[in-house]
Amino acid sequence: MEKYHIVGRAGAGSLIAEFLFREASIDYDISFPDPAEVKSATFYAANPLGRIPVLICPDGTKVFETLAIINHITCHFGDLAPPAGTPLCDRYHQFLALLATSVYPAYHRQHHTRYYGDEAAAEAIRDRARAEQRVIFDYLESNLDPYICGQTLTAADFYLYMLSRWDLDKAAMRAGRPRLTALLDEMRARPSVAEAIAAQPRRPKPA
Ligand SMILES: N[C@@H](CCC(=O)N[C@@H](CS)C(=O)NCC(=O)O)C(=O)O
Repeated sequence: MEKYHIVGRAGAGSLIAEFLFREASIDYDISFPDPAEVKSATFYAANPLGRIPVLICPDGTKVFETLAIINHITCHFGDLAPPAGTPLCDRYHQFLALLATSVYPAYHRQHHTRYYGDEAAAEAIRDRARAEQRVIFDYLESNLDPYICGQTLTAADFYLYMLSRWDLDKAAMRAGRPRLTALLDEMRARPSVAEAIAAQPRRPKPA
């Protein structure tokens, strides 16, 4: 079988595909194109917003949007999604959606603030993003047992861990949230996660 290919960026949203492939022992290739290349017209054919990650399947099909990539990998490999039609599956998709539609965009607003307003509004935009995340982190804290789906480890836990890596104040994110802290520490120590992180190229320093 031809290998899967991930179009990614070091330490960014492509990590989730790497975690899941490694958990399922699936060999993959990954490339880290220059940011300008990702914003080119050719890349727009794969993702209209010129964003990563994009997953290129062995048959050439391109899948973008993290939720679709997670779904593709968990449908084909491993056991990181609860069986369809079960209450656990509903819970899994609910938390995946919460992470993808609220937590991920709130990090995007903090790391790519220029898309959302001019410099004068930047701090307010970041503050509101952090405030929204605080509500969700508290909600997560009261729902973890120890994983998002109770005793069942799922792809949602890997996704939460990836997102948490982008927090600009990790001490504040963890403070008063012992369950969240324990889950993030456990995820960080998993071989699939540790190996994917160790394999990330260093990002070139801005000129
Ligand atoms: N909804 C998209 C968001 C992807 C996204 O925001 N990717 C970031 C990197 S983690 C990106 O490409 N940022 C550069 C940009 O927005 O210009 C997904 O879940 O895949």
